[in-house]
Amino acid sequence: PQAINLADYRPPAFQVDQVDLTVDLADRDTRVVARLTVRRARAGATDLTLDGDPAMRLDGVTIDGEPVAETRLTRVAEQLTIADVPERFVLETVTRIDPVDNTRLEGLYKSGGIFCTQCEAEGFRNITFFPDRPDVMARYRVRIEADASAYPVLLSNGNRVEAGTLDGGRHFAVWEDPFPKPSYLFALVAGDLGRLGDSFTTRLGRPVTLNIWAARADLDKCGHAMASLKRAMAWDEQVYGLEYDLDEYNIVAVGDFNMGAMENKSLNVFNTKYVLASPETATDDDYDHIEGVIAHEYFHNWTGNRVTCRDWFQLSLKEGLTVFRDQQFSADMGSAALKRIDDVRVLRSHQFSEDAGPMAHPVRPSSYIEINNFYTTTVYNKGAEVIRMMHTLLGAEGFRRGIDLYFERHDGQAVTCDDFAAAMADAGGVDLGQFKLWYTQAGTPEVHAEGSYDPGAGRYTLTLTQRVPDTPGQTGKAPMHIPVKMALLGPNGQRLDARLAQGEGRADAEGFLLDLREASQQFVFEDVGVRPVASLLRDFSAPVRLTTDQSRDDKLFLLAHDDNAFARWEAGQDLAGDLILGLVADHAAGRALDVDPAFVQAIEQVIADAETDPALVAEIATLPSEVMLGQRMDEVDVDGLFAARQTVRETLGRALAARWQAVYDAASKRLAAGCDAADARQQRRVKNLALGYLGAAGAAGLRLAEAQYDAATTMTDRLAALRVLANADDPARERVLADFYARYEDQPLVIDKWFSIQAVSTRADTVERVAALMDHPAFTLANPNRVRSLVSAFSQLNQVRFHDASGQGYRLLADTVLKVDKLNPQIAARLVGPLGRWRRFDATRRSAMRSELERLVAVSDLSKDVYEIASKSLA
Ligand code: HT7
Ligand code: ZN
Repeated sequence: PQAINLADYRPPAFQVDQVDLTVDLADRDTRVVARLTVRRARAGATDLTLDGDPAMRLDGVTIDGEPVAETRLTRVAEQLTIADVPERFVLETVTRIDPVDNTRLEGLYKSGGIFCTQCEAEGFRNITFFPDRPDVMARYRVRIEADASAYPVLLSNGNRVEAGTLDGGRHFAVWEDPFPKPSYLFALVAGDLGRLGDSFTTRLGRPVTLNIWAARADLDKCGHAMASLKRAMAWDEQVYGLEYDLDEYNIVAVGDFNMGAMENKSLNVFNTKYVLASPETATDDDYDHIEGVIAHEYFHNWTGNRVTCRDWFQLSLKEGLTVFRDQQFSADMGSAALKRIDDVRVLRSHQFSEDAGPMAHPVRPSSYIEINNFYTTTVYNKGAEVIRMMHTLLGAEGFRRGIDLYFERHDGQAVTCDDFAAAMADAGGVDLGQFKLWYTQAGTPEVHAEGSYDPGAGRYTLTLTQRVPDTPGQTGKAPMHIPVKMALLGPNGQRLDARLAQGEGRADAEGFLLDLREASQQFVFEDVGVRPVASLLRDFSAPVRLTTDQSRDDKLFLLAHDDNAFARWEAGQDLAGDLILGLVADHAAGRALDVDPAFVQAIEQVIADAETDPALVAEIATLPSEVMLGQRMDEVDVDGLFAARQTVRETLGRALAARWQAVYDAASKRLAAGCDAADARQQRRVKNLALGYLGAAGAAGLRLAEAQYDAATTMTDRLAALRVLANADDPARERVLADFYARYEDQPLVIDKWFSIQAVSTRADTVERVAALMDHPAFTLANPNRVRSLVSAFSQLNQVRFHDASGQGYRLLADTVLKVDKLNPQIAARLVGPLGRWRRFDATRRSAMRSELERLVAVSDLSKDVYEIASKSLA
């Protein structure tokens, strides 16, 4: 397969101003008539090349009403070229497609009796022939025809301008979207759907009809999504002055979907997972994710749709920015500190390992074989960190000026990340020249901090050094511009009013913002009366790996006293990591695993605050995952890490059993007395943390979990109890698993949880169990959610069992990749990642993982999606 390179970008030779589509829907034979109003955009261009899936049947081509002679048409692979076209013309093509056979879920397909589309990134070419690239922006008029009783609801982008009945029990609707858009934002839905309706009036008084369309039986679970949408609409007006621009906003929930959701103009299509929720079927975390994804897709209306990407290398232009906006929104809706902790956890566990592996790529990649493989955590989450750093550098007001200028300059255009950075630099009056390396240099920068205090001079000197590691195809990188938020803390945790006497940076309300730009830089603080403890990289002001010369006591101090909640959590994670890695070394040396009593004591102090700040306490007392801890090792010691982390969990569980029980009882009491929704979820969070520790401590905890399972009134509580029992060797385990299945058999999203919980079980028989579950009647490789719930959960979250030394986990994963590849290459490629980490493991595992990758690339009809990831993983 051929690579596409950013350096080869050329503006389109032809533009399309108007698209008139007639889609005559039928299961196996949908007919699409496309009339395109085309104009030459590049002088001298004579041949028009359109993208089109080879499986599409082409039934006719006319230009200005005249059939085009076969001799002028060349159809090769994914393209159709029409020779000698005029300067301006109307092109009409007739194509026929089979939506039922479309298991790739790209283009037009059927999900649970509903016709729906997914066009990002390159799905429109599966529906009709078109210059399928985001810098071709056209107005669309879409006529849908379908059987009236099977598909009473017919939707597309924009406003419905006509509807009526046809012969033979069919009907039609015509939709017009006044905003020019790239083809990836086209959408069409037809089905027998229920509707939850509502309305929103924008601040300029535009009434907007809001609809969520779902299976009728699920309508009672759409309320949270609707409320989230209204909050997002109001927030975008308040914070960014951005208002909705059409009279209607539709969301459709479907069960078969490759990703989370899609921001098609005024017709978002969603995975049911990010719409449906009731307390009995969705956890508190599910509620948060729904709010975040609903907001994310809504925010795309401006950052992505009104201003879109020039080409797919610029994907982070819309995704990084929109993730940052949804993170800001969620922070404002709940607790900013908790949201930051959550986002950093995601970044570290997924993006940092991507950045350290064979698929490492810059936020703006420069080459790809299959663009679907670049919807990555680097483009999304590191991209959001890049935007966040601009926000930090410019301040909230400067950033807002930058956003205003961006829209003033580029509304209605398809632009680049450079255009965005230029608007920010101009509005903020800052030089972002060096900063823009964040877009082009891959790899997580490593920053090291050393502090020294001169009591006689009252001077504290902080030395920061940085190094950007080599990544595939990139070596010898330049130092980055890294914003470091920090403060100097006195003995009671108070912030010291020091003066930054040397080094670039500024004081702000919470301490200092330092600009680290060199490979090594000194920052000198004067007027420091006592030996300070430095609180560094507060709020995780840059996506870097930070190491320091701070002692265990400094970290214990920060855990106890830092006034930045994120930094407190970070100190706790750091201490837990140091402790567990020390125990891994003991394990390897055959020494006894003794847990440092100072750590147990520190956690005891933390949980003493459980009543005042339950959710933060729960975050701090959650140990870093094995995946995260493995990143700190030169070679991941799979079994040693599991043993060490388990030992710490069990020790904390046993040593603090009475404390955990008290936390559990207090939270239960508060919940029973009735508290508001926000408080209730915090109480459940801390209660279930305590339950986890009690479960790790022994049989009494397991009985408590069993009782909680049986009495639960929320999915959060039931699932937390089930998780404890699913990991245990306990007679109740099989009973509750069977009970859970029987209770929720008709709720696919809950059955996904049932699969996941077994996939992440730390029990020794998990590999066999996962293999057996793949034969369960409720399991199917055709549904992406189901595949993710079992196979991705197992391979990405269950380090100890997936990396079983037998290699069984690796084989299971590769077998699954090959089977899924026949149905849905995009999903198959997303499964390969864990095998690509082979360099991080011991010789036995390394070679077993490599063999599976070699087995994949040797398959002759492998998709280019899987080929790209597997071959790059071996390189
Ligand atoms: N912009 C969307 C990205 C996307 C996608 C969504 C659903 C199915 C396939 C997809 N390919 C790419 C989702 C988003 O970031 O909002
Ligand atoms: Zn997005």
